Amino acid sequence: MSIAVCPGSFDPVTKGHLDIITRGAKVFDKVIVAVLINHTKQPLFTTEERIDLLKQVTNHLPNVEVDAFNGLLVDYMKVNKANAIIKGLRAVSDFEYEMQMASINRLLDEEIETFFMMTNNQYSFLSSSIVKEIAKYQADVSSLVPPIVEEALQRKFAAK
Ligand code: COD
Repeated sequence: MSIAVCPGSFDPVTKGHLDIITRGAKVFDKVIVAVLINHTKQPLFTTEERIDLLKQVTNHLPNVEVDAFNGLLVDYMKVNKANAIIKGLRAVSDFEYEMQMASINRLLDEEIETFFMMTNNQYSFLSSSIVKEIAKYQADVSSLVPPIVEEALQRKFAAK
């Protein structure tokens, strides 16, 4: 059974993420979407909120699971018997960072392969940071995130 992990911050999940997860789920038997619990960053959504949104937007994909992890990705993968990492590439600027990460992960565990998927053209400019920036000013993000994420953003910024 081929098990891949799609790691990220997902703060919040965007249509760009969802596109990568959906395409990855067609290639691997099982895809675990793993949310990094990062205590150094100050995320907009809590880990539980990010997991909940991811679960809702991937509900229709039977071979996708959502989880959270702490520490090194390779350690999490070992515990979950996964040997592939799925990453999305948007631009050359992503490539440099992702190449470094793939090399480090390979050094830490040579059995692990990183698979890169080119972004869907319509999402090449899309990131969680951009979505938050737009949503903060109550502008329309409906083309960038699934409807339940849009609602969650509206609630979050209304409460601030
Ligand atoms: N189109 C295509 N792909 C996209 C898009 C888009 N529009 N937006 C995002 N993506 C891809 C990203 O390229 C990335 O692959 C993934 O989706 C997640 O993106 P983010 O922004 O939510 O998450 P990141 O980049 O902050 O996640 C970083 C990790 C959590 C993957 C990384 O920090 C990590 O693995 N940390 C664990 C510690 C570790 O093991 N480090 C390595 C050794 S030092």
